[in-house]
Order: sequence, then structure tokens, then C-alpha cells
Amino acid sequence: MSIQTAAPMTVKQTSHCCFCSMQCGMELVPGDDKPGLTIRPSPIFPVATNRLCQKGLNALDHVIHEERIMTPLRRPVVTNAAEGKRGSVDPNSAWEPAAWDEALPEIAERIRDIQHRYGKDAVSVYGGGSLTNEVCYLLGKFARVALKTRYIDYNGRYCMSSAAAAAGQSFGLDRGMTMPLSEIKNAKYILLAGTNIAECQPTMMPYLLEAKKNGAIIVTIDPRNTMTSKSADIHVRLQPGFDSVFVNGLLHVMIHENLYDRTFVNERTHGFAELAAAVETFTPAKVEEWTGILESVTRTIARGFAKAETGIVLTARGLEQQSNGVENTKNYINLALLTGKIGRPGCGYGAVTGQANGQGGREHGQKADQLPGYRSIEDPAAREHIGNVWGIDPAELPGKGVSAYEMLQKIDEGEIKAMIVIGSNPVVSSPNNRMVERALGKLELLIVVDLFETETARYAHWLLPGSSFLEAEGTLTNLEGRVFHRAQAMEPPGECKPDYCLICELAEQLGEGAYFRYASAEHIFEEMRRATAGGKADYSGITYRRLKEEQGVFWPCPADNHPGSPLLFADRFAHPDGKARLFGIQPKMPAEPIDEEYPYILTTGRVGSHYLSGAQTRRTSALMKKTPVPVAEIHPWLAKRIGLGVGDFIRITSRRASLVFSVKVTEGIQPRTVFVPFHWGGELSVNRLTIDALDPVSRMPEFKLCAVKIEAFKQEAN
Ligand SMILES: Nc1nc2c(c(=O)[nH]1)N[C@H]1C(S)=C(S)[C@@H](COP(=O)(O)OP(=O)(O)OC[C@H]3O[C@@H](n4cnc5c(=O)[nH]c(N)nc54)[C@H](O)[C@@H]3O)O[C@H]1N2
Ligand SMILES: Nc1nc2c(c(=O)[nH]1)N[C@H]1C(S)=C(S)[C@@H](COP(=O)(O)OP(=O)(O)OC[C@H]3O[C@@H](n4cnc5c(=O)[nH]c(N)nc54)[C@H](O)[C@@H]3O)O[C@H]1N2
Ligand code: SF4
Ligand SMILES: [Mo]
Repeated sequence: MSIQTAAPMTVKQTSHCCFCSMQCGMELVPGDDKPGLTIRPSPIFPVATNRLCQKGLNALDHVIHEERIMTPLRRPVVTNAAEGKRGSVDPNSAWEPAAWDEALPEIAERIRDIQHRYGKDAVSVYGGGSLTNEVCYLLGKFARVALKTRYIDYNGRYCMSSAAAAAGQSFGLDRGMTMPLSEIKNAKYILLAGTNIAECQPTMMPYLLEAKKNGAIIVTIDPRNTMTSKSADIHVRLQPGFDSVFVNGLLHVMIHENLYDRTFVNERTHGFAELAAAVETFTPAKVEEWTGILESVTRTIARGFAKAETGIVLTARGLEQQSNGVENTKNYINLALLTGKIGRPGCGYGAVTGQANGQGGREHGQKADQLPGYRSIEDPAAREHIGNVWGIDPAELPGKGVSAYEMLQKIDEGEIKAMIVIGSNPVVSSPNNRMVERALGKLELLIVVDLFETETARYAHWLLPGSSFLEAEGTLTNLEGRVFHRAQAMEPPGECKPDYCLICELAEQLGEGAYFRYASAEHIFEEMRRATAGGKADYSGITYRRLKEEQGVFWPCPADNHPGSPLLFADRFAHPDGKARLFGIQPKMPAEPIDEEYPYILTTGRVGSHYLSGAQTRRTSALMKKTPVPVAEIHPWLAKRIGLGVGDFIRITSRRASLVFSVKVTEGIQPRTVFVPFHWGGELSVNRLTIDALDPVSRMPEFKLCAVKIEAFKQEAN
């Protein structure tokens, strides 16, 4: 592939890594690597100055990969003669290239036809958290204004939805972290629960190590001894699903030993009585009986955290991706609130956001129930405001739709007939993914906008070439809530189009172009600023000019002269009365408890060298060399129990499927638990096994817990 940079190649280009939420800055400089360019860490961007992890350093590989889709591709439709309608595609049929001026009118025609036959809501949109704020904003507008459908949601539903709901309930506002990363060094006690920072946000580790150097105690709570727990002073190896039992034990000690911050609780929170009643029976002795966590460990951590002058609680998907994920997260937030460790230096709570724009992606309207600025689509005042910005009658705005997985279920049930997927690979990343394959196979129209022919694109009628992170300008919001500008570093190759152009051109074809005419990404941002004004995620004081000068601005930033808000909740919380809420949490069973037939727990997650569905990192040779296949982790106790021999594989069977994996035996995992990373497709996809139970509030799938049986799988049997 020939590379055309946005400016002459002798000039250094700046960008930000496309992978995790740290959003490390990078420079592209002329070099000896394949396209004549080399990636170097940015010496300027303050979040991770001079640091990039293995994924960031290799981020050019997939961009210039020979499998990049370079032109719109179409597949012949299998016509279902009996029903006289257009049917699904044959995933094995060949793609036919098409020109854009053929592709977009034909797609628009198909959409119109489907909406004419089944109604507006028969067409749906599935977005992603790696897209820029401008694209996320446009997608929400496109669904509501151009398609007039209620059905839009995105992959962040699988990611931040439990944390978002919990923070909304506890604080009245969801911004992943209540403080900037720079406060970590001032914390004297840090609780890291279900978060494997060393592999998932590697360039955040120096912040933790600096805190440690300043005397902080670090505690990790995870069923596995992870790379992160290696830096901890105490590691609590709990069985998946027991976080709320353990946290209730901590809260119990804090209350019974009178270690909590009475003034903070009285003046700044509601709900103490409910919380105290809920944890009353959770004595450390009981917690030990239920979880095996020693009484002394619960007491030490409770006392240590409560007595420390400053402290931070960070959670991530370990406890959030559960059918009790919202409750689990609220309980960890209780720890910070009960001890008054929020709203002042060295203190705070953070749900460590996952994707590049996982934060901004959930603020601007690609969620089923949301309008830009973190507004509710059911709030009449919000509808009025957005209707005005968009120049439409608020009554025309559709109501709220359903969550990502529920949209896929609606396809399976026949209610949704068409879907546009952009920036996600749900066939690999959804739970119980055989259902997803079955559902997508039923669509009359599936349009995938991606860089590659992903596992999801196998079911597509149209595969459209989108832009990579280097090829389109835009803004993103990192895990701290810092909004920053990402410049365009090179021209899209071949016929690839910046995602925002593609959406606007399709709107034009649908006859709604008047609402989608923008001169540039900045022009979209300017409209987005107005749309967010007065909302919870208020970006109205942020401009491209400021972002270029200031290396990012923290939202909320409601006015041009507002400095932005790095530290939240110093004086008040975001509920109307200014107070936070404490909740009494009754721990609940997982959706699928272990039993005699399925006696072990499967949990899933990540490894340092791959990213999400693997669409990008499985195409990166240096990363594939490190981790070519998923490796299941089991404890020596379990290995012995199943009679695992040298060189054996293991077969893991859930109520949904049975798969064979390579295996690593390690003391570092809870004995009844098996861990498998989810970055692969097909028969290596652990999501064939996972359960599709959803949290009742956030609709987050229970990725972290299901019951399985495990057998040794002899190589000879292969
Ligand atoms: N290398 C790499 N980095 C990434 C990503 C990637 O795919 N690869 N993805 C990005 C994204 S989108 C996200 S959301 C983040 C995710 O970042 P993390 O949430 O940190 O990653 P996971 O590996 O999913 O889960 C974290 C830990 O939860 C533990 N866990 C499992 N069950 C439980 C439980 O019941 N309780 C507790 N306390 N812990 C449990 C697992 O053992 C695991 O170590 O990472 C981001 N960064
Ligand atoms: N079992 C299990 N499953 C999980 C999880 C787990 O812990 N366990 N974690 C869940 C979580 S937290 C997440 S975030 C999801 C994510 O899962 P997915 O949404 O499937 O994540 P990605 O692999 O990032 O998919 C992004 C797709 O968009 C393409 N792409 C990247 N950048 C761009 C762009 O700028 N424009 C366009 N048009 N396309 C682009 C990529 O090639 C890729 O195909 O997975 C979830 N699934
Ligand atoms: S830490 Fe995250 S943003 Fe930074 S280089 Fe690694 S993957 Fe990219
Ligand atoms: Mo995520």
C-alpha cells in the first residue's frame, strides 16, 4: 500500500494510539519501517509522556495491512422466492467491488424499501467506542434524523454500561474518573478491583509506581495474580462473583470500628442507614466462611483504607461485566464515599474506561436512551434542546431503543431487518455469539463499515471501507474525561472514506442531506458543542483552537473562559440536592451458579498483546508472534483433578458450546476458576461459551462468570 501523509513526509505528524483509553500521544516520523514511517511516543502529550506500550508501538501495522478493504464491496443476495423478498447473503460467496456512487444510492434504496415494508424501526445502527466524538455524535443524529429509528446502540454497552449506571446513581454523573491521573501519586491507599492495568492500560503503571514510591499501599482484588497484582502490597484472590460479599465485609469493619468519615457522610451523602443495615451481618468471620478471604485480611484492608489520609478506588470490567455489575460497582463507590475520599486531592473513584473513546463514545447519543451531552432521550427539555440544535420538531425524535445485545436478539426474533455496524465486531465480542451469527444471518441488509473483512462482515451484504485512526481528524475523550484533538496524519488509502463523510453522504442519499452538510470535522464539533450546552457532559466551552493549545480540556467545560474540570465533586455531587447516595447492597447469585454437572467458573478478559475482537492486533505480526492463540489459565489443583498430562489441551464445555484450548497451569489463579482471553474468532472464540444474562439496569452481559465443566484433551485424540 502506498502511504500518503497529510503533510510532506519530512514533517513529523502527531496522533494518538487507536487502542486503549489512555490515548497516549504518538509521533509518526520518517523511518526505516515498512511504509517509510516509524511510530514514536510523544514527548509532549502529558498523559503518558514518552511512553507507548507494545500495541501502540505497532499500531501502524494494521493500518497498512494488505487485507485493508480499499473499495466498497457487495455480495449477491440469496433471494427467498417463497416469501418473495430479499434474503440473506451466502457468507462464502465472493465480494464484488463497487464504486461509491453506485454503493450509496443502492444502499439507500434498500433501506427505504425495508422501512417502507416494515416501518422505520426495522433499521438499526450499532456503533463503537473507538470512533471519534464527531462520528459518535453524527451516528446518533443519523439514526434519529436520517433513519428515524429508535434502534441505535454500541459496543460500549459491553464495556462501561455498568460503571456508567452506578456512577449515575451514586454521584448523579458518570465521568469514568472523578480525578485526573496526576492525583494518583498523592494517594496513600489504592484499591484496584477487577482491573488489570499492567496489561490493559500499561502506560498508567508509572502513576501507580510513583504513588508507591510516595508510600502508598496498593491492594488488588482479582481471581488471578495478574501483572498488576505483582506491584501490589496485598492481593485478594477472590472467586469471581464475590466482590459484593467482600466489600460488605470492608464496609462492616469501617462502620463497626467507627473508622468512617462521619462529617462527610452527614453533610454530603444520603443512605447511610440503608448501607449500615445491609452490611450488619457481614462480619469478617462470615466473609471468610463465604469467600475464604482471611478475616485478618478484610480487617487490614478496611482499616488501612479508612485510616489513610488519602485514597483512590479503581474498578474495571472484572466486577462490572456481571449480571450484578451495577450493584457491585455501587458497592465499591460506597467505600470511597463512606471514608470521604472523593472531591479532594489524592482521592477519588474511577471506573477505568476501556476503549480509545470509550468515554466520549457514551456521551453524545449513540446509546439507546441518550441524546448528546449525556442527555436522556425521554426528558422533554432535552428533546426540545436537541430538536432546536438539529432544526427538527422534537416530536419527530424517536423514543429510546434497546441495548446492543437486545438489538441482536430483536434481529433473531425478526423485528429488526437491517443493521449498520460501524467500529465494532459483535460476532466476536458478544456473549453467546452463536446466537449473534444466527441472527445476522437473518438480516435482509447488513452494512459493515470497517477496515477489514471481520467475522461480522462475513454476514454483510455491503462492506464499506472506513478510515483508520490516522486518516481522519477528530476529538476523543480519554479515561480521565480529558477531551483532546487528534490530527489527520495521512490520507485514507484507495477509496477509503473518513467515517464522518460516509455517514453524511449516506444521509444525503436518504434525502436528509440538509441536516448533514458539514465542511469539516471541526464544523461537526461546533454543532456538537451547542448540542451539549447545558447537558451533563457539557463541551460548549471547548474549541479546536483550545484543544490544540492546551493538550486537552476536562469536561464539564460550560464556557469559553472556563478552565475545565479535572477534579469533580469538590463541593457538591451532581444530584439535584448536591448529595451523593450510599446504597445497601445485598449480594446476589450469578445467573448460572456452578453445580455438579458444571462445577467450575469460566471468566474471560484480556492479554497485553491483543485488543478486543483482535480485528487489528491479529493482523499485527509482532503481537501475533507473542500470543498466536488464546491460552486458558487453570490452577495446579484443577489440572490434577482433571488428570492433565504434559502437552495436553483442555476442553471447556458450557451449556452453550464446547471448545478446546491450549492451557497454562499457574498457581496464580483461584482454583475453581478458568480464565480465557476473548480476542479470537471462530472455534477459538470464548464467547461461544459465555452466557447472555444481562444486568437488569445496565443491560451489561455477564462476560465474567458462567458455569463450565473442564476435561483434559489428549493431543492424540486430535
Ligand atoms: N491489552 C489490552 N488492553 C486493553 C484492551 C484489550 O483488549 N487488550 N481492551 C480495552 C478495553 S475496551 C477495556 S474495557 C479494558 C478492560 O480492562 P480490564 O477490565 O482491566 O480487563 P479484563 O481482563 O477484562 O478484566 C480485568 C480483570 O478482572 C478479573 N476478574 C474476573 N472476574 C472477576 C470478579 O468477579 N471480580 C474481580 N474483582 N475481578 C474479576 C480478571 O481476572 C481480570 O484480570 O482494557 C482496555 N485495554
Ligand atoms: N468474553 C468477553 N467478551 C467481551 C469482553 C470481555 O471482557 N469478555 N469485553 C467487552 C468489551 S469491554 C468491549 S469494549 C467489546 C468490544 O468489542 P468490539 O466492538 O468487537 O471491538 P473491536 O475489536 O475494537 O472492534 C472494532 C472494529 O472496528 C474496526 N475499526 C477500528 N477503528 C475504526 C474506525 O476508526 N472506523 C471504522 N469504521 N472501523 C474501525 C476494527 O477493525 C474492528 O473490526 O468486547 C466485549 N466483549
Ligand atoms: S497504553 Fe493504551 S493508548 Fe497507550 S500505547 Fe498502549 S494501547 Fe495505546
Ligand atoms: Mo471495553
